[in-house]
Amino acid sequence: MTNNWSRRLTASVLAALAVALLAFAVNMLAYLLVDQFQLAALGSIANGFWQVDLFALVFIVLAALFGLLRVWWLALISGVVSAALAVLLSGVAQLGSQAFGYLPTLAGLYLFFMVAVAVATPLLGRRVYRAALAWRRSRGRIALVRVPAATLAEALTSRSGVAIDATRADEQWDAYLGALVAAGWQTVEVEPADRLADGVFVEDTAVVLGDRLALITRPGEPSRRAETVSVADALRAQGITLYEIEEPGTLDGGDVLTVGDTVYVGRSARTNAEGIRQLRELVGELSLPLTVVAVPLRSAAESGALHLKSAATALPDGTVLVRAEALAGASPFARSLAVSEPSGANVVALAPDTVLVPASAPKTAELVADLGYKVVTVDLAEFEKLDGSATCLSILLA
Ligand code: CIR
Repeated sequence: MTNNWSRRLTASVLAALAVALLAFAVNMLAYLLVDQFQLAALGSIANGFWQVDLFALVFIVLAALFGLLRVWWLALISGVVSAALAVLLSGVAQLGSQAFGYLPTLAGLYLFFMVAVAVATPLLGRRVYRAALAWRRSRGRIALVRVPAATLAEALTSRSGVAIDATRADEQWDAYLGALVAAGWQTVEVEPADRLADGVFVEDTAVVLGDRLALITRPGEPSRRAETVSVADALRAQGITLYEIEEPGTLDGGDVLTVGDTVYVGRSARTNAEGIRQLRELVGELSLPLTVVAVPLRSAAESGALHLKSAATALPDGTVLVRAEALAGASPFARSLAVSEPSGANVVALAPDTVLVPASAPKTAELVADLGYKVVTVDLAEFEKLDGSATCLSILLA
């Protein structure tokens, strides 16, 4: 069983256990109330309910494994169906085919239990499932990430008619986190938010400017501005001091590439002159040992590059992999290597000797491996359909 599947199975079992235990407790309490606290009857009531609870647990595990706990209304339907099937199955186990004649009686008998399962599956099971999926035992440098929203298919994209496979997106995100963890990063989750379709692309919401210092951006796309609130909370919780880009400035984290002590900022459709000015001013005011270099970009429609980092990112030694066709002027990078694949210029330096390259850029992977780096490839196809890339799924706190 792959690591992803074992983690998904564990998350599914934990979510179902939480729902089953809660439903059992609610059921016992309800019967105690009805029986006016006849504690002596507790054992026989429990005896009558463990079986139906066990059936419900199995159905919820199956629903979770099929990804149905990701979306609240699918989780609600799963809860209702699991409870009803569990009652039916337990009735059949006890009464055989006669159980069908007693359906209304069974429904009345198990009413508290069914309501508890139906309500707890979206409210509790779904949370436990997500928390268990996100839980990792790694320790080390911190990578902020946010689980893909249930509304990911509604995220912005320049491509027409793309169909997003939510389950594949989850698996790809999980594999991405696996690569971070294997390279010694500790992943910390920003609060999940299903209403933020683009929320998984956390990179755009903050720029790390040094140890314990970050800039909260003002994304160029208004629909993405709400994302910064929870990212700021997560950064604050890490003890990081925050500054903010203010209106009318706009800046997307995907446009900011730091190589050594140079901060390259793409002047793109998302990052405006005022955003770059504010970043430069902040660096000056705080006397940070950094130089801000503005980089004019060609339009995304012409070059296919949404941000500077869609067209240029650095290897651990500072060499920038670049798609020159996205730059409006001459290359500003001291040391660079041209790559031809559309997603090849966006790599993540995971460690001094390790580079994450998207699976969609096999030639770049070969090039990077040929330079003596260990290459980790991750399939990010679902995110690439939404103009996302490898760097955009995390904020790395060095
Ligand atoms: C957007 O259009 O804003 C998102 N769908 C993709 C953002 C990708 N961000 C990044 O590469 N830094």
